[in-house]
Amino acid sequence: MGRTNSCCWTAWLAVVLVHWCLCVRERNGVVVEASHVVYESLQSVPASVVDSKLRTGYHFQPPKHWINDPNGPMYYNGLYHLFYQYNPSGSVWGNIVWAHSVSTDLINWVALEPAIYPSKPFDIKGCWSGSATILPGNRPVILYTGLDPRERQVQNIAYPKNLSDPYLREWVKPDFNPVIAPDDGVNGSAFRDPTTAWRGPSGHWKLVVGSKWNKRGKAILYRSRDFVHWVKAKHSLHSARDTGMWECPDFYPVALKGTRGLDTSVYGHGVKYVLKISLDITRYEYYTVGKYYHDKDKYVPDATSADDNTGLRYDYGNFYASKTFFDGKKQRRILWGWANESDTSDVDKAKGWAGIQMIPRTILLDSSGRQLVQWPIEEIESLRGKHVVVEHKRIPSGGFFEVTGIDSSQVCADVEVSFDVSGLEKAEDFDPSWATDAEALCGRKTADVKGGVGPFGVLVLASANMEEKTAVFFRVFKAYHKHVVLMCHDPTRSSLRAGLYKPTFAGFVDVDIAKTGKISLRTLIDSSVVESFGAKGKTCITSRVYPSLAIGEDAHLFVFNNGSTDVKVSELNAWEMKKPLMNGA
Ligand code: DQQ
Repeated sequence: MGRTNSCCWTAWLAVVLVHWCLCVRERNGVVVEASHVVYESLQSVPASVVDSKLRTGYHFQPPKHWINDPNGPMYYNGLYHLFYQYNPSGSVWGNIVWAHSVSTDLINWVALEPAIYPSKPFDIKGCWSGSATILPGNRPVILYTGLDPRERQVQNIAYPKNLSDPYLREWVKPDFNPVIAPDDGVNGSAFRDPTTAWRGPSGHWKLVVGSKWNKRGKAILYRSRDFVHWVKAKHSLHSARDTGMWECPDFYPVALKGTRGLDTSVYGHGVKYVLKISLDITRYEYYTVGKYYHDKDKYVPDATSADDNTGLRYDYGNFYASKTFFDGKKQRRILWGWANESDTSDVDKAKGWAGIQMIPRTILLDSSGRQLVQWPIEEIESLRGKHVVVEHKRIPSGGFFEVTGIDSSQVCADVEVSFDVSGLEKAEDFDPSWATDAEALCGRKTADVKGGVGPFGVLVLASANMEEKTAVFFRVFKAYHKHVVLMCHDPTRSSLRAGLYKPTFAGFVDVDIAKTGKISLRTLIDSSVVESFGAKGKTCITSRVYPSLAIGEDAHLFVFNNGSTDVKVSELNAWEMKKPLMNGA
């Protein structure tokens, strides 16, 4: 599983397919680790290879340059604030500042000046990821990772300069920073991304910082009475061997019942906890659901949550460095994640932009209590325009049909399909050794490989004759005592252009298909983005694709069935998506 990290220093020599890797360099006698490639030199690519129509229409994206991790997000006095890692002078990672945009609805955005940028000894070499916390008295505060002159990673605090400015444009970094520095037992080049702080029954503020010690990934816990003086706890909140650096940890409560999200400091009966980490080694995000013992500050994942890189993921595709926040306006917890490009950095440079933020997702604990479910925030539906419906359409084995009628192409669309599934006796046998590697299974059994029940699903961003297509599909298997449902993204034929990174992505879907006889799929299509939600958000997958033919009006949408049993589309709804306001986002 996962992808191979290549050495940063030689990456530019070849066509760079993986933009991310752990760089270990020596500078000023200090070994420095950075989690993004630093490009020393770039090949030139004619701008003509990049069609401007591949730029996204309704995903969050500034007009130009590189972006990565969402930072801070918060709701404060009627406005949503999104900060994000941004290179103001190029479309590769570097010179990182905290860019800042505000919105009333999480859809339309107005860009402000960067909120935090290197200016003080405690962040002069970089302002990396962090989080916002709203303190009592409705006072927002940011904690972020700064790189000091020796490139040591330290944690700093920043306050709004003027609380009566509704946009919170300026942020002040007191000279007493850093508030948390790596001490003897902490690896100062692997110590970053402080979480939103929470307050337990003891009244102490607590937060974790991502780290590692040798190969053991760690969420190092700190406590504070006043939010300024932080003391390291004797034990980490949690750690796991052989998982490597834990980037962008996130720790929050979820309600066992109901549809309300919880504020980060909520505790008590009916509450479980989620610990998410972004694993630098695999560049995927994993989470566990578990119990948090406030008195001992110990987090223990449930037995149903694998505590390693075979575990549950928010998204089984291109989705990283995510962060949740509690939205007090609508009493929900919202997840933001970043998707990198899957093109070469030379092309990113030619097109002048790289990276997008995914559509924010509402996040809840599934009724099984074993996993989370995610769903695009309801506000996204305000972008829905022209609508087509298909009902009760049978797709025979090997058949397909085109969804027509949403003109101005299918490049910006929201598609929801519900499939009726029968003939389960024809499902392919499931080899138990496949259970820990959905991605490899999908790589072997792509959309073109005929199955028993499935593959069935949609072909998006497809050219008229399907020389180009990205398949989003399910395949049902028969295991010893149950059926296993695989959800897959197959972009291997998404573009005729050479040199693209086109990995298949996949996850299993925890549904009892024999009982329900149905499975649903929602896919948000946005020029070079395919973001899918299986079974109402139990399994999510994101891909970046760069068609060369299926662009603009030449992009088509099909529904297909490559299994040996018929499948019925009980209902399909597809909407054209309008473009929101991204005023310099
Ligand atoms: N990106 C930031 C780091 C974080 C990484 C630097 C994750 O703080 O660990 O841009 O993508």
